[in-house]
Amino acid sequence: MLSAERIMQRCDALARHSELPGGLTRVFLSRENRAANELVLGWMREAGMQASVDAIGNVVGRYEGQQQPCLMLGSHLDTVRDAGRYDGMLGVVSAIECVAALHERRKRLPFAIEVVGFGDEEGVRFATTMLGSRAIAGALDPAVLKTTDAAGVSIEEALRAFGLDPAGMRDVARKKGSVAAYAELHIEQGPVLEAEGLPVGVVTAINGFSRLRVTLQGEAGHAGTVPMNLRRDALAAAAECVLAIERIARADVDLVGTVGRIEARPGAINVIPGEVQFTIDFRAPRDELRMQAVGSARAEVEAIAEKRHVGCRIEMLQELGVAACAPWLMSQLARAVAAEGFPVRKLPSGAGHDGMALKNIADIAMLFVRCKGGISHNPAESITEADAAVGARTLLRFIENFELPA
Ligand code: HGY
Ligand code: MN
Ligand code: MN
Repeated sequence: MLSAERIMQRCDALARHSELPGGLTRVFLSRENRAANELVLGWMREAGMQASVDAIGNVVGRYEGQQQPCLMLGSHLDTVRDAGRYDGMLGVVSAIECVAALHERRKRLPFAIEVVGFGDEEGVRFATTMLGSRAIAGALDPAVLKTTDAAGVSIEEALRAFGLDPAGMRDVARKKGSVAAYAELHIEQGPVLEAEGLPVGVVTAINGFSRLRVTLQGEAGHAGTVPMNLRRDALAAAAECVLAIERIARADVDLVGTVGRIEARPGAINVIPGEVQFTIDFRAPRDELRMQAVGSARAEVEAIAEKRHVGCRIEMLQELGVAACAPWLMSQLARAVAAEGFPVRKLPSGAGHDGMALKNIADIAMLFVRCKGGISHNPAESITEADAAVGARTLLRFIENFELPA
């Protein structure tokens, strides 16, 4: 029997594995990640699955069916800094709850089910995201394993320290045809479902994203002696860039642009900042709109740097295009929502998800669950147990009625 109470308790249990005292931060291949993996492995085994951690650190549970291709479910187990406890975790725990309900009834389906707890979707520790789902999709360039974190530790070294063998990466990739579809339950992280009084929604597409890093090189100097007209202040230049990026994003209602992280060096009160590094994150439901925004941002940042006589380096960290959900899967999800007695609300996802990577090997679908005020990437992120119940019931109904395309 599905238990929404257990879903909520398990999200709470996972939230206790955090590097942040009094809050939730769990990054890829950390001690906290290992502890969360152990919890999830246990829950998967209790639900009748074979469960293990793959070579890139994903937790993978498999519930055999009468035939080979699997219906893949899941979400991510890593979090942003000072995160909410449902972004990612709700999808993993709800999928396990659905398999547990099948196992309790000793019910097997015409297809296998895999539940994956992806190790890295947020990309907080290393400046690259979706390592787990890209590896499963066979879309991870081994060179990426050289990427280092703020402490200079490479992904390869972190994998080894976690007890994993990077050489096993090639075995993580699924063969084409082995995954019939990927379906993810996730909180909406937006205000639409709440505004319309709906517990769940069917996602139409996942917006594309561009993540960039800008380094401005000015000249450090004495804050008390350098006249204003002789300064090459990297932080003042960055401040002008941030407002330019905001202006570019505001120019189109479908576009969003964020400077989420900025660091000024050397970072002393009486030193003119010599170097500044900041990030840019653009999202849009149309790739050409996002590319245009990236082009405008590059031009404006370079013009500001030139005007202020500061050096400028712009790196593209990662880009993933819009990932459309498959109509045949959306209609099966919609049927499940309707059968649960709710109107079917279709909506796009402004947030990125692992389905963007898995789309390389399978059609994708997403079921959104209402979250309070649409708040996410924030400890105030919250859902009700009643909505968790609707989400899990809808997902289970989708699973039990899942039909492979003719
Ligand atoms: O950034 C995102 O959209 C996702 O939370 N990784
Ligand atoms: Mn997130
Ligand atoms: Mn997420």
